[in-house]
This record gives sequence, C-alpha cells and structure tokens, in this order.
Amino acid sequence: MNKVALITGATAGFGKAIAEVFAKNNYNLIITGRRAERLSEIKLDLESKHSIDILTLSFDVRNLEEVKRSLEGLTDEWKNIDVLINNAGLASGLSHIQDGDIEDWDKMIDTNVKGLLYVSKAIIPLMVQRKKGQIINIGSTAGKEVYENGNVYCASKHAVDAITKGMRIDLLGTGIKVTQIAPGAAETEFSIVRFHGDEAKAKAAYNGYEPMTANDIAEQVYYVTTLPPNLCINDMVITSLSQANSFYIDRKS
Ligand code: NDP
Ligand code: 8X3
Repeated sequence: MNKVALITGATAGFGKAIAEVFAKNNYNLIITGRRAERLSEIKLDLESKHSIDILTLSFDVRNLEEVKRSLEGLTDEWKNIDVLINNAGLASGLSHIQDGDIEDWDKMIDTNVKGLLYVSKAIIPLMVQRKKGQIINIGSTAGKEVYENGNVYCASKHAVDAITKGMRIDLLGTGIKVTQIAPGAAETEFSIVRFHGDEAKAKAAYNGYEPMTANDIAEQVYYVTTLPPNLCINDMVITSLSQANSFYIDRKS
C-alpha cells in the first residue's frame, strides 16, 4: 500500500516540486493551497504519470475554521499520514522596520507561523495515535540569521526554527520524527510574492549567481524521509554553492 504525504503550499515552487518527487516515489498525496485550479491540474498530471491517488484540499492556512473543516474530516483512506510537509509560506515586502506595512507583517506571521501551527495541530494527534510519522517544516536561512530589511520575515522563520525544536522535544518517545529543512535562495514564485508582483525586482534578487531550484529542495525533502527508522535529521541548512548564509553570496556581477 502506498504511503501518504500531506504537502501544504503545493500549487507552486517547493511544494509543487515536492509533490512531483513524492509521486515519483509512489506516495499517495494530499496537496493543499488556495489556488484550487492549480491543485486540480497537478492531480490530473501526476495521477496520469504514476500509480498513485491524490486528494486536493483548497484552503487558506491562516483560517483556522477552514483548516479544521478540511483536515478534521479526513476519511480512513487519507488520515494515516506518514509525512506532513509544512511548506506553505511567504515573504511579503522587504523594508526597514520603520517603513514596514502591517498588512505584510500580518500575512507573514499568520501564514508562516500560525498556519503551520493550525495544520500541525490537526495532524499530529493522528500521528501520535499511530505512533509513527514525520513532520518536515520548511524554515529558511532567514530563520538562522536576521538580515537588513528582513525583520518580520526573519522573525517568522526564527519562529519555525523554534517550533521545530519544540516539536522534536515534545514528540520524543512518540515515534514521530521532526525535521526542519532551512533553504537559502531558490528561484520560485517566492520573490515575485515578496515584491508584490514586481517581476523585474524579483529577477534582480538572483543577479550574478545561480540560486537553487525547487527540485533541489524537493529531492532533499524526500531524502530526509528515507533514513533508517532509528535516525532523524533534525535540521538541514541547504544553499547553492554560491551562498554561504543569509549575508554572503558570491555574486559575479
Ligand atoms: P512559492 O511562492 O513558489 O510557493 C508558496 C506556496 O505557499 C504556494 O503554493 C502558495 O499557494 C502557498 N501559500 C502561501 N500562502 C498560503 C496560504 N495563506 N494558505 C495556503 N497556502 C499558501 O514559494 P516557495 O515555494 O519558494 O516557498 C515555499 C516555502 O519555502 C515558504 O515557506 C518559504 O518561506 C520557504 N522558503 C523559500 C525560499 C526561496 O528562496 N524560495 C528559501 C527558504 C525558504 P497558494 O498561493 O495557491 O495558496
Ligand atoms: C527565503 C530565503 O534569503 O530571501 O527564505 O530569506 S531569503
């Protein structure tokens, strides 16, 4: 029987690539995101290529009632989730704290921190009951170092770092693995969203060096699920060769 993975934010970027890699490895998938049409397209595409089933659930992770309605009623076929990938997230705006936009701050904290918690709260009890499972939280190098203008986004990813450590500690003895993957820069829709749709600014973020791709991250997310049962990767910081951390990038131009 196929294992089951639930991926939040599967309509684009890392989440979509993670869905592709897990599908290739015969996982049945629950894919989520706000853009229902994209979820349907991905389901159609991946089910036609692989012997798997996909359940699409369209909801906003910021809305507790939507999260509960979508995840608390999972049927027996879907509730035995082996891997939960908390990936949905965003940066919104890039400015000094004194110029920050409160709507941007709310969006980042509500999505990256509270959304991750709402989804986890719905799924962890199911894993505890089965005494197995793996939670993979997508953090960031922004959760390791704070950079100029990154203030609230960095805070939200430092929260993901702390929540992941807390989950790992509190779930000791339950059989559940907890892993954070903390990527550096990767070219997805991330920068377009950060710059509120300004594609030129988004492109410029990757000037002079080669960022990672979504597939680079997806392969590592899958890798951390393939360790022997007694091993757990707690934290993986991963960047392209040209990036050492949030501050140092070897830009050729
Ligand atoms: P994308 O913008 O390409 O994808 C983001 C995904 O998150 C989309 O599927 C989007 O779906 C989903 N999402 C955003 N807000 C919500 C919401 N309120 N409810 C439900 N789903 C939501 O970005 P990435 O793939 O790059 O980002 C994925 C994660 O990786 C994020 O947590 C990001 O912070 C993190 N990250 C990204 C890095 C990068 O350089 N790209 C580096 C380090 C970390 P939809 O819009 O359909 O709801
Ligand atoms: C995304 C990477 O460097 O833009 O989390 O913060 S960065």
